[in-house]
Amino acid sequence: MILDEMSLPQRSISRRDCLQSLAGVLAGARGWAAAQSRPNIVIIVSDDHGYADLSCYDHPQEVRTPNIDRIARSGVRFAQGYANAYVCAPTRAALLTGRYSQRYGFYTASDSRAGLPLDQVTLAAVLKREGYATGAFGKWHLGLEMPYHPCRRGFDEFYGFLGHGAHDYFNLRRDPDALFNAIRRNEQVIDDTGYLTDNLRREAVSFVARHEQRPFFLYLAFNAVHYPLQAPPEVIRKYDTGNPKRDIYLAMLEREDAAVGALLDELEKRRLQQNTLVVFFSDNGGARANASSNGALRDFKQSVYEGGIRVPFMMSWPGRIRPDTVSREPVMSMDVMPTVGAAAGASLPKDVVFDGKDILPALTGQASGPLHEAMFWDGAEEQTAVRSGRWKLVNNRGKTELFDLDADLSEKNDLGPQRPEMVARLQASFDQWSKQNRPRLTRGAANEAQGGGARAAQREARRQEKKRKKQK
Ligand SMILES: [Ca+2]
Repeated sequence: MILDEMSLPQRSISRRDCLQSLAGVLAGARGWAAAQSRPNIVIIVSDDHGYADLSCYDHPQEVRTPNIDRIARSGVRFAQGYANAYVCAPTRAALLTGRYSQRYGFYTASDSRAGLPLDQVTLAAVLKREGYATGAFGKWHLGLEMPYHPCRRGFDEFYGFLGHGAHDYFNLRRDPDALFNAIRRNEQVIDDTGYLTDNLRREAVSFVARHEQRPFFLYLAFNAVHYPLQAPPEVIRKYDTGNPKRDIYLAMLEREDAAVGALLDELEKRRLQQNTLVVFFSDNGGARANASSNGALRDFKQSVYEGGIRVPFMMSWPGRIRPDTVSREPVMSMDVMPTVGAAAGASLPKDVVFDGKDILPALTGQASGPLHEAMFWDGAEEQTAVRSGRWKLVNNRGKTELFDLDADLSEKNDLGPQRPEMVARLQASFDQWSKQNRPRLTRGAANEAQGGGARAAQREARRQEKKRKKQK
């Protein structure tokens, strides 16, 4: 009897536990099923990568990128893909907010020192809220102080450097005078060895391996192929273009391509590729400094001509995007967030104006018109541009030119004098757009904050260094 009394409740608890655990298993399975139906997101950003420097684009014969080409082969390559800016940081800001970064005063690379304003919601924060595992690896360039750190902007983990735009590829040890530039794992400053592009490969592959059971968002922001021109000597020796700078650039590109290959292999090995949306693009056009090639496009990085802003851009999502597609739809880096948001079924904030558009309907013939009636660039250096359809108006330090991009890809023939009405229409459209924008983050009084930001980051890093030494 006593035994029964004692055992009864035990049995009933056991039944309840059973039911609860069954419910748990069912909920887990539902969660797992929902998680499995949501795509993984991989965004790969290349840095200062020339429009012609991928072998899936019209390229010089010395260029071979078999792995990055796999993304285009299994999906879509955009012939008219654009960066939001002709330099690194504002494009990255637009990418992670889905908006024209000028809306919040972010126009230039040095605006990155003030940081991506904290009232801006990032794609990482949105996906994290949706249950995604989120990781950023590589170049950040969106703020030096801790509140702007990737781990405070929606990323669970980070390996890379906060600022500025460039990093030595071999010297990965901390420099006390430039701690803003130190390699960090999450928020900790670390010393590392190796070749930085290879390390980013290691981190990206490890992230996929560790999170294969849940939907994940991997942001792989290479600093390759940005200067300094540095690559392992045995790789450089494989190239002989007659231009020693170009040989190093190609070696850097080879290593980046191999890193992308390793990441794609990892997705395939784990049978994740079918349900992974992969985006690849460059943050601005090829630079003169790294001997990159923009092919037929006029000019380089730092310019609003096509060579500064039209970039390699591709996207793959097997089953959803037809393989080997070439699209002439003009798209922009800020389109990635709304595209990813729609693909992931994520709810984007309702009180934010997103300038970016979901690209997928344009690829499946469901879009009724162009994604963008007009696209705008303003680098706050007396260089602006607006493109609408085939027409592009460039304002280059006081000189206004009108180009027909369908007929004149290389922007050689200024049609402004023949088409004053088109000049006026595009100018009015640009002026209207400018009205929504805020003044530069690092203008005037904010310049103080800019220097302060770097100093505060150094102070923070020194504090961490002291703490680390104490712990030893
Ligand atoms: Ca760049």
